[in-house]
Order: sequence, then C-alpha cells, then structure tokens
Amino acid sequence: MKKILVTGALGQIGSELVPALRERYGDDNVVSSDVRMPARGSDEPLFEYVDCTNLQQIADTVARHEVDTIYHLAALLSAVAEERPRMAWEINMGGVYKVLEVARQTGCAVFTPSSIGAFGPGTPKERTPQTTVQRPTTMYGVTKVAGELLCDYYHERFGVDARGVRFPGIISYVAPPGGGTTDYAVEIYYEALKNGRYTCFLRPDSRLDMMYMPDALHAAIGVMEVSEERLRHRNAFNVTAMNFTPVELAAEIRRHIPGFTIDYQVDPIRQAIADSWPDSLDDSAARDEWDWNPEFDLASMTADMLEKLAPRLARDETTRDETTDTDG
Ligand code: AKB
Repeated sequence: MKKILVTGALGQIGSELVPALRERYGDDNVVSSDVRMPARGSDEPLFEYVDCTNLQQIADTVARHEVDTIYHLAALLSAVAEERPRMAWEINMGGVYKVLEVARQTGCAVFTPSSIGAFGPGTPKERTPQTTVQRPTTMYGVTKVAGELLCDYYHERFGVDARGVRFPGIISYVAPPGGGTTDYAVEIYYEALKNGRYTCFLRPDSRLDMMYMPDALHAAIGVMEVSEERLRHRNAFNVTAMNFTPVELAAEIRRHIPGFTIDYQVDPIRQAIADSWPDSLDDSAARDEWDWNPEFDLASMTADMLEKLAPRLARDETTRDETTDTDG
C-alpha cells in the first residue's frame, strides 16, 4: 500500500490531486502539505506544514508518516518566476533537490511535474519531440530543465524512482492557478460566466498546449503506477490533450454563451514567455510507455467547465451577499 506525501497541496493541481489520491489509496494514506494552512472550516484530515526548501522538515514528515512516495508539486509558475527569479531558483530548484535527497535517504519514489516551459525558442514548435533542444529563456524554464536532469541523475546514480511529466497549461474549476502564462485559459471561463466578456493578456494567435484537470490527474497517477519494465524514459514525459489560441477558445465558449466577447491587452512579459514555448507537443512516448490517453478535447472540456463552474460561482455570489447582509 502506498503512503503518499504531497507538497504544495493547496495549489491548483494539489487541490484536486489530493482527493483523487485519497479516493484511490485511502484517506489515511495521503498526507497533504503546504506552506499555507488549509482554509478555516476545511475538512482536511491529514495536513502537515512543510516548507519544501527545508530538508529536515521534509525528512521528519516522511519519517513520521512512513511515506514511500512524494508528489512534489510546490513551485512558482512562469510569470511569477520571471518577477522573482531568485526566489524561483530557491523554491523550484531547492525544493526538487531536497525532495530527491530525502528520497535517496529513505527509498521514496518521487513524482515531479515539469512543463512545456522546459522548452525554448530554439525548440521545434510543432509536434515538439520528447527528446529535443531545451534552451529555455525564462527562470521557470531553467529550473524545470535542471529539475528534469536532477531527477534523471538521482535515478541513474542512486536508484531513486523519480518520474514525471511535462504538463501543458492546466484548466480547472476548483482552485485557480497562481501566476502562470497559461492562466488566461482558466480566467476566461470565470469572466465569461460572471461578465460575458474577457480581456486577454496574450495575443489572439498565441497557440499553446492545454489539458483539463481530470486528464492531468490521470497523468500524474498513471505514470507513477506503470510497471518499471515498460519505461524507457521514466521522467519528463511530454503530455498534452489539445492546443488552441485565445480566438479559438473564445469561439468555443461563444457556442454556450452567444454574447461572449473577448478583447486584448497584451502583457509583454507573459507574451514573450508564451512565444518561447511550443505550439503542440508530440506525446507518443507517454502513449506508448504507459498508455497515456486524454479524455477531454476543447469542446468537451468547455462544456464540462461551464457546467461545473456556473453553480460554484452562483454559490460564491450567494455567500458574499449573505456575508454582506450580516455585516451590514
Ligand atoms: C505556467 O503557465 O507557468 C504553467 C505551465 C505551462 O507550466 N501553467
């Protein structure tokens, strides 16, 4: 039976990966951790404060709960990392290094998400191969490539079972992403439902790979469950489910909300990051080696996203009104 520690558990992926892991392996077998505390009133059953740059804290938590697998999600995303490159280096690099060190000492397996950000302007843009040029021009990308290499090194040198995928932009309705370049593809759904319009910070023709959260969860769990003998790459697998531009996404939303409008106010920093990333990944290695097969495309994701998000926003609105009434 697995005993899992998730770092960065209160972020966009962790907020949904923890419940998915608990459903699969049991509530008592998944410890969530973060440097923030869970919201007051949350029914979080097993939480630890863990700063992933503190090796002793990770090691103590692993020992206390007899952890054998670490999902290491704590990291700064691309746009924030460009604003705070030193902090990004410390958290993204320091975190992965310390988690791998604890894994070496304790025999844990490790999942680390890399990203399309691990590629750069010199990478082939279309059907970007699994193994290709990786010369990113962002601090986020530098930490992602270095993290991929460090995972490979810890496996080759010390036998740590370090696996991972290169995630594209991830779209979900539970927790918002914090400070990424692909965040527009989440914000747009919220704004479409709330206001019927959205001002996009990327150019209309910016094509990027994307994935709906249920597929991202399958990827994170699937790559860790496949038997070792099938893996030729093990780590940093390209995975994608779709690619689209803001214009195409807006057109799909308009099929559900006919009056929806989009305009553009380009943020030069995030645009430069997006321009340096691939348009579409070739994920055939993941498909061959561990049967990666995403379920959602742009049409089915948009239908599901709008259906699930609408009642959540309505609930938030009601709660806000009630709070205002009480305070008033
Ligand atoms: C970001 O935009 O920084 C992330 C990513 C693609 O890694 N969503």
